[in-house]
Amino acid sequence: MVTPASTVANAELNSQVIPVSYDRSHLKTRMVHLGFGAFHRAHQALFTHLVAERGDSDWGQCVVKLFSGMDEIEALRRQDHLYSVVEKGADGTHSRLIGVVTEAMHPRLDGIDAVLEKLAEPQVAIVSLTITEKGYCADPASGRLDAGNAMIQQDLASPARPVSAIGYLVQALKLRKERGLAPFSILSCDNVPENGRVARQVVLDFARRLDEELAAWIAEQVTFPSTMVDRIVPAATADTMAEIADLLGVADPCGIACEPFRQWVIEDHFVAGRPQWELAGAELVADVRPFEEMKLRMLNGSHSFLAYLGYLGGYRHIDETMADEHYRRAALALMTREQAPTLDMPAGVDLNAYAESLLARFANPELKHKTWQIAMDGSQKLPQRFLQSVRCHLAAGTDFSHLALGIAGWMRYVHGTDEQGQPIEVKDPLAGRLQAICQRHGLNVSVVPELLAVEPVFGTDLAANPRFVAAVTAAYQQLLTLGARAAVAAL
Ligand code: NAI
Ligand code: CS2
Repeated sequence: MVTPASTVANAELNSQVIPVSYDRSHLKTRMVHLGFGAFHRAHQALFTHLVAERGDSDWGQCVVKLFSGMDEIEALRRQDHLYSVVEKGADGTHSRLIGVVTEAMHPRLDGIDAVLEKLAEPQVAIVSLTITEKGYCADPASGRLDAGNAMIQQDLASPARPVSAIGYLVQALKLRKERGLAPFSILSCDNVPENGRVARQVVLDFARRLDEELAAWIAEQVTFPSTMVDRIVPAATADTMAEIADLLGVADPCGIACEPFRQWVIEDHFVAGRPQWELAGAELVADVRPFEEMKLRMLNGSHSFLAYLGYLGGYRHIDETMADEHYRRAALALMTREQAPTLDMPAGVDLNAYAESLLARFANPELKHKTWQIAMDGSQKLPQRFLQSVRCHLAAGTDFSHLALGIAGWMRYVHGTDEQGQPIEVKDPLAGRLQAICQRHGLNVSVVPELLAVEPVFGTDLAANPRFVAAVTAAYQQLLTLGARAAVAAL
């Protein structure tokens, strides 16, 4: 007789693990989530779970992965769609099981049609996304659909067999329209500025190329609330998985560890209802933009600064980078002197206190957040993390030396070798183009104008601004002459 393997669903878990406290049989798949990565598990799924714990919520979720990760979808099915979230902070470690996932799918396991049919089920009211910045297939500088993107071209040629998330959304909406079903809301939870607006733009740009009538229906019927999402959830490593198994008493291949902090600010604009996320601490607002800009510039901007310059300086994790007093001071100065002044926040928001809280979160020694992970996909991140602020400083004539060093750090990083001459694995949708430029110049300041001419990142205005070009060139030269640690100290 074959005995079923022990999983979080059938094993006796250690007593400190918080179990699911509600009747899961009442849940209906009212949400589909595309991009079941680390973040969704510890953020939107957890908020929805906490709502279910508070009362009579029937909001269950079907989670979908479109690319890699078939093994995780299979594992989730084997454990009755239960998985664990472990919060690690100064007041200890807390583990809980999450119960709101009702189904899990992957096009390579279930077929493309089955995923589309799931999205077209009448009770599906929200499709949420954590598909990374590059998943929107947008030009990062303009936020419009990048029609040259290979996946978009493939999906425009065969829309009924999509590969991109945008292709799936539009085809599913087409099925709903044809069947006379109500639309769903599309809820972007990615670190993209005005993520709802960008999602709407790329969906409409894509739909218009196929069917004007469908595009008009989407424009009229579908809502795309923008959100500010925040919780540091590093990619799980073998050490994380071993620690989770230890804490639970059984292995959980879908488990994830994260910081205790979590924040979610959501534009309250849904066409077919939503879970009462406010019961779990979410803030529902009319305009999320100031909060998004605050988070992207202060948190993500300093994260990227620490990631590029920390990696080049030989630091592999953010907490180690923060332990270097010069980096810590530079991150604080970046936030308070160069990012905060570009923000226009509602009354009562204390940006100095916010900056201090971010430093404490970055220093969390339990997280082991890799500088390499944050450095990934820089071409998609620079515009919202550094460049919008630079534009404000150029207009105001104010100093932006930390931002300039951050941008130079990215340029030095995408060169693909570190300060010891060791190769860096540069992951970026534009890696080929960036590295071809870097190879032509070698480690020479002459690379700067050519990198600044990469329009999807810098647009056309910045490369034409002598003050900006001079600042980035000087910062890049500083990195070549002094190295990252000394360049940061010299700030
Ligand atoms: P992850 O790598 O664990 O998961 C990413 C998911 O996106 C995977 O399911 C992957 O298949 C999918 N994906 C990747 N490229 C795609 C594409 N071109 N089209 C469609 N799907 C694609 O990453 P994680 O940690 O879940 O983060 C995902 C996103 O969530 C981030 O890029 C960011 O925008 C947002 N986020 C992450 C936070 C974190 O601390 N991990 C915190 C706040 C936001
Ligand atoms: C990080 C973010 O990977 C990155 O680029 O800056 O994922 C960061 O951890 C989150 O936005 C925190 O909410």
